[in-house]
Amino acid sequence: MKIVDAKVVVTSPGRNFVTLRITTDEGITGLGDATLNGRELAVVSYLLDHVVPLLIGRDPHRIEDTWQYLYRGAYWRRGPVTMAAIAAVDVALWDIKAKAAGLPLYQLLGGASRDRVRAYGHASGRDVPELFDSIRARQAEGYQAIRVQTGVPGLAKVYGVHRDGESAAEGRHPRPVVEDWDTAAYLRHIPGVFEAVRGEFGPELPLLHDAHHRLTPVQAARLGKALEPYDLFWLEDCTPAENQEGLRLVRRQTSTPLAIGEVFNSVFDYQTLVGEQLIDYVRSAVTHFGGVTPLRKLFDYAAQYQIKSAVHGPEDISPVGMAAAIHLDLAIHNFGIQEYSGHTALTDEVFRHAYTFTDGHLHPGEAPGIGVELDEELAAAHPYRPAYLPVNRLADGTVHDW
Ligand code: CS2
Ligand code: MG
Repeated sequence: MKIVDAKVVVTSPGRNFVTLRITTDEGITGLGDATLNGRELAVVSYLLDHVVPLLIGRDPHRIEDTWQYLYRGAYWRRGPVTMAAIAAVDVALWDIKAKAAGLPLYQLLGGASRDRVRAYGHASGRDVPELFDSIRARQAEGYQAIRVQTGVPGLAKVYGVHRDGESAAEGRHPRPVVEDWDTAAYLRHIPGVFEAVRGEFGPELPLLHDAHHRLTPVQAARLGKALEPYDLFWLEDCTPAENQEGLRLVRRQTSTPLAIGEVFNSVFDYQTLVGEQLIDYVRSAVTHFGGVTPLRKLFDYAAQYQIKSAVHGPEDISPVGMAAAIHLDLAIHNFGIQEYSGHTALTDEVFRHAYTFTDGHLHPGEAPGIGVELDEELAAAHPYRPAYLPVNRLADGTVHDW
């Protein structure tokens, strides 16, 4: 079998998605997600100008060799743009291989290790009453684990808080909108929010919270300790983790479980975090970590340290990237949980998928490959629109992590 064509489809059914379609001489095609929220066109160029010309004529079955060829052959290694491009090729090749075998991808990854994949959803509110309504709405949709984000008194717009039912606004503004931030106000406010949530919803509901890279290690330690009475499933991205050693301080101070890694794209980003068991969940997405091939290796490495998977799955991971993740989730032993925000109805029309969400759990389905079909005609009807993620500024105007 030979690769005879590869094309990049950019579509915006509510938000931008970048998809690679690889076609073989036997007529089998494969899809890969290359969406990098706010920097989509950089990946499009990387694929079209530097990767696609190298794919034509290659044997699509040689997935590991192709991955190493693209990773080492670039010379300039790692980074979100490079790894999103390589991820799209990797997933498309796995899609082709599984289709050629007539099997759903998870069967090529060792088969099912569980019957279904537990998901968590997003609840948010500008205040506690609005938050409660949002939690109830997620429970009504079947979610059995829920991420909790709220507004902060004195701050106009805070990450992760938007009206229920609206798609996440992040990554859809034509210019970066400025959000404001006050760490002291946030640290004063959050413990009371979780006390109220536990009081209303009881001690058993798995609750997650995303600090979204905004705290220093000592602030993260303080928040982790303050949240211990509320028994969180995890505290996510408590501090920017490029400085992996910073998590040593946090880990020494709190038993609140820690999740990190959605912005990581290489196993080297995790070496200290995993090797010293400084975290409990690794968060990288198939789309941003170079594909199924390296992400499976990361999960196997993490398993040696009793660390579990928690693949990143907001709306800006396309149904192609989501499908690949759910196949991996079903197969690996050290599965933790899968983030799942769902997509708009239009997105689900553009990307018809075999995966299902029922009673708070996902299943990839039994369709050969990853189980996603891309309607290119409908995709073309919704062209790319320039979009940026927000930027955070402190009261004095200093840029802060968003
Ligand atoms: C968030 C993401 O889902 C999460 O955990 O951190 O929604 C993140 O804000 C977006 O993926 C950024 O594009
Ligand atoms: Mg996050």
